[in-house]
Amino acid sequence: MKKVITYGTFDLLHTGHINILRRAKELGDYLIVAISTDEFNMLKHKQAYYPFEQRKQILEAVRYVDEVIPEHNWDQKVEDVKTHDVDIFVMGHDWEGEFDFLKDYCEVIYLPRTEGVSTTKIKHDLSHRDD
Ligand code: C2G
Repeated sequence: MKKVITYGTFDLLHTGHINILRRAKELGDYLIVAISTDEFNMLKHKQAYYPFEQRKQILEAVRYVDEVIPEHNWDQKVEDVKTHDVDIFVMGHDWEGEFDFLKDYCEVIYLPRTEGVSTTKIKHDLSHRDD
């Protein structure tokens, strides 16, 4: 069984997230998503709208996702790959090169981002809708 892992905040789930989850799953048989805890999001200078438990519950309902684990810090990826026996690590190409150190442990694939959609854009558009 080929296991894939990807990481992210996945707040206000949108088609950009769905596209990468679908494509990550298509690369193997089992997809693990490590979603950032609220505490780790603070380290990423990100304030998610939905707290961790809700983002986890929403992701677990996505057909492409087989397992959701917490992402507590930047340094857990090697351990995660080993512990979960992961074959492929996937991230959007905005992270191109950032995680190449994982190539010693698994395949590393960066996929094109979906243009025109982002959590930041959703928040911006909603806050200016009545301007
Ligand atoms: N993404 C995408 N297209 C978009 C928006 C996001 O392909 N329009 C991808 C990102 O490239 C990432 C994943 O969806 O691979 C999750 O995006 P975020 O929730 O913004 O995750 P991020 O804050 O980049 O966290 O340790 C890694 C970090 O946790 C990644």
